[in-house]
Amino acid sequence: MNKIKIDELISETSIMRSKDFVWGVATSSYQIEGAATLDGRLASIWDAFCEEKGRILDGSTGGVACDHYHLFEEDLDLIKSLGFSSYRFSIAWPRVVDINGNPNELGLLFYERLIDGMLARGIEPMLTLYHWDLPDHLQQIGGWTNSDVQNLFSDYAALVMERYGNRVKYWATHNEPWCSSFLSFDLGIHAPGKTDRYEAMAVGKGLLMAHGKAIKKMREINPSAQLGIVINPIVSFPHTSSERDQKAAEIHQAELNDFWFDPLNGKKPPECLDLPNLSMSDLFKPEDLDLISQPIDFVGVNYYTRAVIEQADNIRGYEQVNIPNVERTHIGWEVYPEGLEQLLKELQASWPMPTWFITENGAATDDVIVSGKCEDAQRQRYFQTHLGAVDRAISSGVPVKGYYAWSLMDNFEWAFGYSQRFGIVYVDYETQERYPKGSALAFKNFLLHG
Ligand code: GCO
Repeated sequence: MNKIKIDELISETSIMRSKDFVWGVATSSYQIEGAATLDGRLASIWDAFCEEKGRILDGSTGGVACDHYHLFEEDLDLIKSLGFSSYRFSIAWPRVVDINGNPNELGLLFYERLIDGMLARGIEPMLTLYHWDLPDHLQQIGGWTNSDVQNLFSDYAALVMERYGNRVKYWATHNEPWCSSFLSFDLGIHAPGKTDRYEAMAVGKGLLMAHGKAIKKMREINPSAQLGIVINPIVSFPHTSSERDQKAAEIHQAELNDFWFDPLNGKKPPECLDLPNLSMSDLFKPEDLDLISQPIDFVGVNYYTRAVIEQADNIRGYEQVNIPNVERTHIGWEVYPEGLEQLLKELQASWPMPTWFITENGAATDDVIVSGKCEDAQRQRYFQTHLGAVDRAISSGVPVKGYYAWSLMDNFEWAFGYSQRFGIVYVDYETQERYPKGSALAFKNFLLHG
């Protein structure tokens, strides 16, 4: 019997308790699918990155991961049995398009079965086009900064919209473009592991251009689809009240928030992001902003933690500080639910949207299985307090229409390999056995017996 009531901090009259509120779980292709070389899948930048020594903490790859490619029917049964009404997943671009840019039927068939499997179970699909698995050969020709690659992305978007548009209502172009630009090209932590802030900014702009191109095409093909993008914005707090730290926090927050939301709203990002010889008005020309700011229907917000920032003498002008004496999860991130409430209010005030989704929220904890059970008390508390924060944001007027827990199951956590478990379902990677953790059962209690 589950002790922690996950919905305890959601008010009795909240729309989060109405049947219209969407409750889902989220995953991404490279993190769970495996079958990396099967049925014509091409290599992605992550396949290549994992081969480089020292890039992944435990030396692992997503080559097998949760073998969801073969086990997807069971995984959909699991989602259904836990009471969730939606599943946020991503398509692997290198699975559905061949090296010449033609459709790869076997790959397309996989997602067709997956989508049909959701619909048969009454689960609403939310589809992400790009969760970081760029076909490697497209990185070789310059990646996102090459306008040919941006155009190929919009061709890929059109292909899948034509194929699944009659069955999938919610479409997001990118997942966390900050990660596929700054984290990948400035901080060097994600594929392809470069360290050039100028390139990171050019990639960020390229991702936004590709987003605009894809939205335009998808809208033409299917005017009734709900189209959006998923961002990982943040609230950045200055470490001290000094002017230097305040300025540094402003830069950090602008990089995570304004760099994306401003262009999406037709505006260039603020000057605090300018670099020597590169101003935001050089980077974003008026015609670029016109393309990027295609009307969209929703924005997904991924939230895990806040940031505490101090001034630093590096090209960024800031550094993140790990403050002592706060609760942290296994991955080291501070537990700070108030940040989610504050963030949602700030986003709606600065860049209003008719619909927000929480497309990811969750925690890595140090999970163990004892007699087939996993008591993940810290994760359950994490969900409880963050759901309370979402509820408070909604009651203050932010139109949040759904919440997706990250993640359905433990999976390949990028540069951390398999060392971090974010699932509400435990995965034994040896046997591919799945075990719902306490948090999954707490969701189930609420969603099915509420
Ligand atoms: C992200 C990604 C997920 C991660 C999760 C935990 O937000 O970074 O969308 O793929 O696994 O966030 O780090």
